[in-house]
Amino acid sequence: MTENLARWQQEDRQHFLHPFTDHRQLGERGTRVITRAEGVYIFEANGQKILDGMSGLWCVNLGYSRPELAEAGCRQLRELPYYNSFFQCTHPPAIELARELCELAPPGFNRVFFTNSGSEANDTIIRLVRYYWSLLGKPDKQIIIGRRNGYHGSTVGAASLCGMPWMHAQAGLPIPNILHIEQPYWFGLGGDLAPDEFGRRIALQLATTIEEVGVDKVAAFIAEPVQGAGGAVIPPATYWPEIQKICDHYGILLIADEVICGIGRLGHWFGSQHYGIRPDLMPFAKGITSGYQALGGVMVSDRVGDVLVEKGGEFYHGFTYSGHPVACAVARATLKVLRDEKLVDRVRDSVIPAFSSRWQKLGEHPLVGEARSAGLIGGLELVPRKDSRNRFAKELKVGERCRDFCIEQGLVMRAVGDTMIVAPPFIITDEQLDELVDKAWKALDLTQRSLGPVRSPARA
Ligand code: PXG
Repeated sequence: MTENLARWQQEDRQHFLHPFTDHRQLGERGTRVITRAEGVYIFEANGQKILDGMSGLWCVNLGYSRPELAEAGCRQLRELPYYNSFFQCTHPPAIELARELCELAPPGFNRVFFTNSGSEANDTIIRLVRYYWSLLGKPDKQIIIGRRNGYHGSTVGAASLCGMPWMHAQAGLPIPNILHIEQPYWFGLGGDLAPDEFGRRIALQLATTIEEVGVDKVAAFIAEPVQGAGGAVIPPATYWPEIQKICDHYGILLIADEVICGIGRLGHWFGSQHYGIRPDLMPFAKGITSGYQALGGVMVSDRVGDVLVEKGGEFYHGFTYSGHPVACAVARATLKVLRDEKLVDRVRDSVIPAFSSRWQKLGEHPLVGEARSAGLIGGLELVPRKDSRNRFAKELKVGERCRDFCIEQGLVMRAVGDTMIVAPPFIITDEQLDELVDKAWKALDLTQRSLGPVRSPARA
């Protein structure tokens, strides 16, 4: 392995364009080559063992070495490696997976549309909601409202739903009829308001926006139950009930993006259940195959599905690999492990409490202004002074420093600006959780030391 490392790094630099990567910086710093993984650990070509606090990219929920998943994929590759579900065709893995997902979903979800990713699921959402309203004789209901700093994927439609202006700026996005309201990020935006009051006020922006543009133009609101890529933004308790009330009042569709929160991460099959949300559509991906295969989709409620089937003709949408048999077989094996080992219950009843009590302790570190968690998602806000919510100067790149120190310690923890985030695999043990927070604490110490005695000019 090590003998190949330099060559791999050089060829990587020459030929491989990475997602969401500054290639000049990548060239200067070189890449870490991951060659194998086991349980909750990944291994670099140079032999370094790293605790994967991010479950890959929020997806390897069952850990890296599940033979059941590998075998299900192999079996399906031998039996029927591919067939499509266009033109009156279908196959057992997709049929069975669709049924199983509907059995696990909240009542009223009886249909699934398969894609290969979360981005495609969200592009499907845009097509689906606009088609739904036009079938109901309301073709002007086109506007989908998302949130600033929300993440929904990287295809043109999904990136438009994202509330990340730097993504939009590179490609002339968003596409027409996508609007964004503020995110329920109390630590960053709450000012003097108590979290509950802040949550209510931010939610009310949805009503204000609907009133401003006219309800006859608004199709849907889309949001992640907990904002993942935006920095583990956990809404105050008042937020979702208010949002649900507003969607009900105006009759617009509510879309809960379950790509991260779904399939157990919040201790329920779907993250919406954790917050008591009643969505009409739920995009999912990632954890459905524990990341072992590329699969996504949209859970479609009867409200939408009945109109589509009973009033609609052909829905001109789909992908060559929609419901790929191998991906579906691996997803079924994933759900089987989750069911057989009662893992969603176990996550809720023991892994989440074990994680959150340890995570809260990191809040005692002098560099940490807030340690928050929901389910198996944790966030830390790095601040110059614990008694205020002021931030470090951007140029100090405090989050990036901390992330690099984490890697040095043998831990993957992501930095979103100066917010550190983790989303550990469901199978993480108490000892491994201890290891995670010990390494995080050491990395925080090193970060603090690297900033020197006078931490920084704070920015408000
Ligand atoms: N919705 C949500 C909520 C997501 O988190 C997508 C949709 C898009 O899924 P695909 O499968 O098309 O990537 C995501 C993806 C990060 C990070 O750095 C997060 C995602 C992807 C890549 C990086 O946190 N989330």
